[in-house]
Amino acid sequence: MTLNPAALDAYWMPFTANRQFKKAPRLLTQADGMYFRDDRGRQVLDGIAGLWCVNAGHNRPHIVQAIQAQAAELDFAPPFQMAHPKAFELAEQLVELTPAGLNKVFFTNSGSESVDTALKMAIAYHRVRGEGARTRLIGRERGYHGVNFGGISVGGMVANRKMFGTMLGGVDHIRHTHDPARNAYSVGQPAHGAELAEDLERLVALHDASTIAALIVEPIAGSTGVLIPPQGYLQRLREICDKHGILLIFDEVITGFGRTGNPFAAQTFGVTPDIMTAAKGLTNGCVPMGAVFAHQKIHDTFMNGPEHLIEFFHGYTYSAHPLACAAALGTLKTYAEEGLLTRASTMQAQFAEALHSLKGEPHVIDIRNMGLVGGIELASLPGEPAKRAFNVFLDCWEQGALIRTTGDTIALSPPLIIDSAQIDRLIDTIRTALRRVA
Ligand code: PXG
Ligand code: PLP
Repeated sequence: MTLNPAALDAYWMPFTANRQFKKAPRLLTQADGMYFRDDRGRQVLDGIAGLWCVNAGHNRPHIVQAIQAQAAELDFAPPFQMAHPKAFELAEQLVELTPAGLNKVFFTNSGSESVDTALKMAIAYHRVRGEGARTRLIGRERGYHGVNFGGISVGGMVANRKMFGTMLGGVDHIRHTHDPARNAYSVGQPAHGAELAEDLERLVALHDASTIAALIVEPIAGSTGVLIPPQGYLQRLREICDKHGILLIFDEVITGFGRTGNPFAAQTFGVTPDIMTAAKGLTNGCVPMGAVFAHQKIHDTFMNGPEHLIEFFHGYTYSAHPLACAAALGTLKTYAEEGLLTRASTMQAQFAEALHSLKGEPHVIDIRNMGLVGGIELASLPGEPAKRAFNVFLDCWEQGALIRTTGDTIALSPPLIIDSAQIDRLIDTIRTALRRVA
């Protein structure tokens, strides 16, 4: 398929090197199971679940049927002062999957919206309970929390911040945990770095706890290179937050819905946050949808004042959109029938072994893994950061596999249905690329 020049020209592509892409477009036209098909008719193995979202694989019947039926039955229902039954049905099913206490769900349309919703919820929560001075938000270096102003403010990805001015005020950051000198080639959680959680104590000493609303971190930082939390680190963050009355927000947009071998990474790591964001795997990527899970105590704090008044001034036109709810219900049914939310725990040993077999291949300087997420860090080309990994990406694409790169790290997050042969093929494709890319 060749796109006409006007069509190619009109679309300003997100997070894309537009000029490079438009010289040689990479077009996906169909998908099924573990594979995309491209416009040349080639099968392309999906090594990244679309974009960390198609956890059950592509074109799953329950989801397709649910969306088709919903479109014909109820196209839209206003979500403010009105509702439709599937929103409640979905909420009930979702809170069955979350850690104990996180049993209220607020719907959004993306991870970015979930993040900004969670941050607003945290600040408003402290205000309604009479601690209105707690407005400060703490994030972490190398955090990714989407692209809206709240998310980039607490985020720690330099490229996402430097172009956009001063962002939110009253934000500070703890250090990231990436420490290849001590932790390179760790299998699973690295041994060193729990003490980095003490950064939060330093920020409390600097700003005073009475000004801090929340700390937001990804349990596993995905977009900035697959950074696995050191042993004991998340537990320590939880303790410090509790000590100072700071809400702990886990951004589980990537880690939610089975990526680490449990429905949520909070369960894998045994640490329960006060608020948890999700998106992506919630609908298997089929219809945009996000969710924010709040602890009962947070929700209940808002439920005061006259009953006819709105408790939380927040929401989106498309919150709990009928098509998204239908897709999510079809997704949860698929996950349940096939045991996908725990499948990563049975596949992770094999995935880890295949991944770590790349140690010693050209340019590889670190390999990281947890559940069905893997990171392979490459030495950068001198003076040209990100280029080598991008060349590996292009080579893999030519070989018929889709991977993802961030900086000079290759990130893998295959659909949770991946089988042994497909794991081997994915890793062998990368091996071949590494051996022939300069
Ligand atoms: N939080 C986290 C932890 C994410 O990973 C978002 C928020 C934002 O979600 P939306 O739906 O607004 O994109 C994300 C999204 C990559 C990549 O290549 C990762 C994301 C998005 C795009 C690319 O790692 N994660
Ligand atoms: N901008 C304008 C002018 C609007 O009227 C609205 C919603 O009514 C929005 C932005 C927000 O749109 P959404 O609710 O889809 O996020």
